[in-house]
Amino acid sequence: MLVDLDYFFAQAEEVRNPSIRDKPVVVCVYSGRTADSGAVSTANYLARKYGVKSGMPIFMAKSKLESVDSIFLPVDHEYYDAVSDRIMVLLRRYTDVFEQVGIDEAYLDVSHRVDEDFAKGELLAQQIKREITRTEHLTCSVGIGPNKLVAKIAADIRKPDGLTVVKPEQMREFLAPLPIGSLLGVGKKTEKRMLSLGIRTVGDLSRFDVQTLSSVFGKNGAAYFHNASMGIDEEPVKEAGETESISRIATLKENTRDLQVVVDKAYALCADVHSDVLKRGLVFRSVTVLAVMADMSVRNKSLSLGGGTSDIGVFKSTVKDLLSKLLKESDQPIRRVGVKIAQLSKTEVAQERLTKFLETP
Ligand code: TTP
Ligand code: MG
Repeated sequence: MLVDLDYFFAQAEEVRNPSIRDKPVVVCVYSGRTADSGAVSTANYLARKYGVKSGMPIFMAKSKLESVDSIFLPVDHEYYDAVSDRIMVLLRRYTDVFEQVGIDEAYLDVSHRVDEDFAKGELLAQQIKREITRTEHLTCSVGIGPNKLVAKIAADIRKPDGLTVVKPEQMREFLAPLPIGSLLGVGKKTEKRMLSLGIRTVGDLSRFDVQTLSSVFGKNGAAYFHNASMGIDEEPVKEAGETESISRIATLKENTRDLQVVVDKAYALCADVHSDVLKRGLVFRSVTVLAVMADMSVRNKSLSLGGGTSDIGVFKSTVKDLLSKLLKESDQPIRRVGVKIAQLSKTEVAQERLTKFLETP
């Protein structure tokens, strides 16, 4: 199963400000050179109707939306990261093997979970979609297939809020009519070469002479494309070795230099981070606190712990010490406070469970 959040950054912006929902929303990376220099990160589907796309220069998006009441916002990675983190924790609970492949995308190998039954898989996907909507007010698109390749294409084919199931016996029929560019691994350049060979659809590719394919793309390339065109893909869903970090940040009711007020807020964040740690069977080796000061400057302080721990007491007392030091190093009041743990790894118990699972045929 591939789960991909719809127009993620723009949808996240709609969630925290629902009043922009019925307008074109464009999230931008401003380069800062001139007021409108930079590129579009993503846009909601309404903006896409006007031709706005990821990667497009901001001035071009503005000209496409010239006569429309539309919203342009700068990217807020901290916020999207926090939303993404929470959703990844949620998704992980639904699967035995989990592979996050982007900020808003993950593969779930649910074969065992659903007894290899695609109808059960579909129900599970509906449940996941409902939970993401209930907890985060976000929609996603899900593709289910016999392997990663097909799941990915299935997720892309119906968006937003899509759910597409492709059973093994439907695979050929599903893939054949698709434009060649929709196959994983066929970028703009390869697409051009395929078209020049008369290959317009995935079906065309599956019927194409492998020898000729080899002479153009090499033996390995030809083998990959030939297999992919028939939906053959043996890549397992892989657990990423280590998550880099888990973090949370929040804005204080008012700017303050009162340690206790800041610590209280930080402790709530610690509890939140810590529940992820427990759910995912992790230990952490470093703790960081972060503060956005009243003048908008950002400060942080970190401590490396001796060994790995999942102890909330250690976490909280470290956060308190670090915040107290941080306050002493500045005369600014604090506006936002954040906590982060890093150098994560699986606890031995979780590691053992994973190994056992991997060994089960
Ligand atoms: P995508 O999943 O590719 O796009 P999306 O979620 O915006 O839209 P879709 O509904 O088609 O899935 O990328 C996830 C996020 O990554 C996206 O919200 C913003 C960011 N991004 C960029 O910053 N630049 C880019 O060129 C792309 C493609 C994505
Ligand atoms: Mg997406």
